Amino acid sequence: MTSIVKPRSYIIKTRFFPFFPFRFFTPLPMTSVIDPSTIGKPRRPRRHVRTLTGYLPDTDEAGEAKWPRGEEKIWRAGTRGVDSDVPSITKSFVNHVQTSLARQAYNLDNLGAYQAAALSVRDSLLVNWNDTQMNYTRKAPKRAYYLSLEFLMGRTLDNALLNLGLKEPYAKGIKGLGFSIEDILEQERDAGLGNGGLGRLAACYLDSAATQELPVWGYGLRYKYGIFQQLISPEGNQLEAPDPWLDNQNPWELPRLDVTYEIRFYGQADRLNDGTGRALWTGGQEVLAVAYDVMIPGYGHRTTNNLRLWESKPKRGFDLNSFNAGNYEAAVESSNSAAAITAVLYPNDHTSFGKELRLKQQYFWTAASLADIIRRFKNLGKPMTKFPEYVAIQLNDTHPTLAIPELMRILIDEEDFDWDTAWQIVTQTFFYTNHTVLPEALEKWPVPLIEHVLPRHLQIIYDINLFFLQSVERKFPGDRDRLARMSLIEEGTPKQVRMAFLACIGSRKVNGVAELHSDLVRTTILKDFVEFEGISKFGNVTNGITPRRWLDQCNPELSALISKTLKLEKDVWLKDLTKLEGLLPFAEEKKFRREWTAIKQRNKERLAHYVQTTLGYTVNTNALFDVQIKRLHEYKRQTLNILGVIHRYLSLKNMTPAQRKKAIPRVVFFAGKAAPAYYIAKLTIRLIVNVARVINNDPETKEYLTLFFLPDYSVSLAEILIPASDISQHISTAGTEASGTSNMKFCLNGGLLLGTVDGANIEIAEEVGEANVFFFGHLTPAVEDIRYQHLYHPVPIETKCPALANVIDQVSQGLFGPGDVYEPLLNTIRQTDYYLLTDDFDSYIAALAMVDEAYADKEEWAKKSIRTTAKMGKFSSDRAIMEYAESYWNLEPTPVPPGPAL
Ligand code: 26W
Repeated sequence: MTSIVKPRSYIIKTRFFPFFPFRFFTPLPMTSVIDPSTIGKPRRPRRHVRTLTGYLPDTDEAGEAKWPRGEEKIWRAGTRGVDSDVPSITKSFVNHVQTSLARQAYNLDNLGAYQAAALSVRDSLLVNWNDTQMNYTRKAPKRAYYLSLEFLMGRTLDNALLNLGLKEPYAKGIKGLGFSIEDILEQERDAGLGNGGLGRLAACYLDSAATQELPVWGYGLRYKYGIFQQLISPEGNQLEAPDPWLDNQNPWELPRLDVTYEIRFYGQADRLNDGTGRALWTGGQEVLAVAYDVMIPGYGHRTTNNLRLWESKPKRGFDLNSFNAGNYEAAVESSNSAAAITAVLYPNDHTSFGKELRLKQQYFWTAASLADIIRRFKNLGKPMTKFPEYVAIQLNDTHPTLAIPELMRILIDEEDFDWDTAWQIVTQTFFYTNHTVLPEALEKWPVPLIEHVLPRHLQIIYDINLFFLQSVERKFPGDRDRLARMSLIEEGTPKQVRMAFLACIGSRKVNGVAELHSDLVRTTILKDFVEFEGISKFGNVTNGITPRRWLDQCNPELSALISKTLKLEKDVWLKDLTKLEGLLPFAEEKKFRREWTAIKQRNKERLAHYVQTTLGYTVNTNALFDVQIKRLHEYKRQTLNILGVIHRYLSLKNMTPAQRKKAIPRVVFFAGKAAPAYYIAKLTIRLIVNVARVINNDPETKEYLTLFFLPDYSVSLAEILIPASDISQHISTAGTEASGTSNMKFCLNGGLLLGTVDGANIEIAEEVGEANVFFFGHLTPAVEDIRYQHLYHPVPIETKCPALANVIDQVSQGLFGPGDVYEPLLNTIRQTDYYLLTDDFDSYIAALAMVDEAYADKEEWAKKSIRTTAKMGKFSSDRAIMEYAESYWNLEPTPVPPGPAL
């Protein structure tokens, strides 16, 4: 805990503090004086709720229900959900077809069948959800809230069936009605409310929090359009189309039209001249936040948590004054501008454009979430000083950092707290996770923009900065450079607010997402803060993935083999993933290896079938499957991969047919989206597609090397690709990939890893043993020096790396279509080569050769694959979420008492 709070009287004194660096603190103009008694705060109308007469039982001291003898059954009768026997499921399904969907039994398609199944499953989820929430209300445990601008959930039906333990009876019931569960599951659209790693991590954490029976809610935005659909033009360019994921209705959300908050933007903030430090924020635009709840079932029990997503709406229909004056455009414009806030997910990760609408999204979401959290807390009847004892708020990257000044605003302006007490409450409540150290990804907002959109928050940010820099000045007197480095306000035109610094000083703990990354956070971007606040505030929680979706659901055959081999029900090892270690001795058994390899083979055939039916290409399933699937970014180095593919192609071309026959056939898969404005990343896609076009049609080599770019990467596509991979590539420049989580998914499914010594690759290698990982490339400490060399002592690429120079020449000379198209991409390598392709290329090619060599020995390869899966226990998101619960939030599991069996 920091002690940067100061008594208010100090504020006045410090305005004249002789050493105070005014350069870093530009006071805001004091505005007009307001009568404090005029502050009103009716944010949400009170609702009058009553209990259904005779419905609820009394409770004992422990909060458990005391059912009157023999009556539990009757009382619960209306809330049982669907019984788990096939006839009941069939009945419920048909019932939904005829009532909820208003369709005839003889007139049903797969989409209708999906909807009926989903509505039926939802009935069961709802009962559990209600009981879970009632249990939390009764027991009043400390709760944690996970604030994330992205939740990349993928499909829900299969996961809900698994977590409820209802997969089998539903499959049977649906089969009995003449449909197939597989076809029905395929009908569901992905909920693509995220860009990549950060959003999918949030989804895995929700699954694990519910599975660990932790009182955790997620808060996010209900975007009308999720991540764009990716199309590839005939030239190989990425095109973006909207993702209208809500068009077919969404059975998984519950609109809570009665849970609304009014959110203000713009207007003016007038400080009250009453010595309290309060201000009154008035005028501007008011927008309504409406809650939509998504049920998050835990695996194997009844706990069903909540993900609350906010939708923006105009406060009152449209502007009647303009309407009546005949100005229809103005009338609808204001309502459109309210709806625009949650219209679309911003499709960029790792770059921020400082757009006003994005800032409005961030404030809209944090303000609505905080208002909701505070209302729930107040229902406990405790004073706000106890808030941190009952509430922990996790900030998923800096996107929700405005929650810090917003809570200060509520505590000071609405709850009458003095600055110090308010700051104490705030800094005990928030926790901040950093997900990247790339400089361009660290959020900064222009001061004039914040001043315009959120005038009161800018005042508060300046006050936080003032007190903070004063405390730094006391610890490091006269160190002006340090003050400049640590100021929340970066000097420049315009000045900018550094959100990572605000998140850091406003939080109780800060963490990175893998050991190396957390070290980099401590020694680079937040170094000064570690020196100032002490190392103990800065921790690590290595990311994890949910084994339910990323093994049992996406690879059911492997899951079944594991259960059979371990002689354990899957609900045992899926909840304690370290049990996979029991597979180790079986790596030595030939019969087991054969079963293991056969499953991989069937997964490869499943992928080949997907490629055949969606793209029309035939895939050689006897080849080694090599996969790189992730957002397109220079630091992830898809370019290194495609240049490596070209190198292999050129080598094959130079071989005699006899030599070629000895080559290990390889199929390379790429998938991933580029941010729409990221020119170089889009050019990489274009190169991949055009290289594929040439080499897939080369009769001399196509038996040994083919290449596919699968369009429109999504969670569902990942579920097909990952189980089919022999090797996957995680080849970021050392020190740039915070963690990576797909690396964990591949290894859990027995795919081996080809990667750099970066992010979670390092910890994966520690677990599975370096013998089972193919590492290459320079290490993190060398990267900075090498970049310096590139700038000041450049060596021509022909000298430094002739193999790469040759590949680049071939591209440039038009082997894959007009070469000039790729010049801007190739120049990034020829010129500064910021991501070290010229330095890592040779060792990358050597690593690929080692993969070939290892794959030639099928028995050894199978052993490596089994040993890899066996040692992945650490990477369950159950472990990760428990670390947050125990070491950060101080949260206890709060199981739902056993009710009628579901
Ligand atoms: C402001 C634009 C913006 C948007 C998103 C900047 C940064 C982000 C994210 C923090 C980027 C992201 O998704 N980071 C990824 O987080 C994963 C989960 O921790 C890690 O596994 C990845 O390594 C990291 O790149």
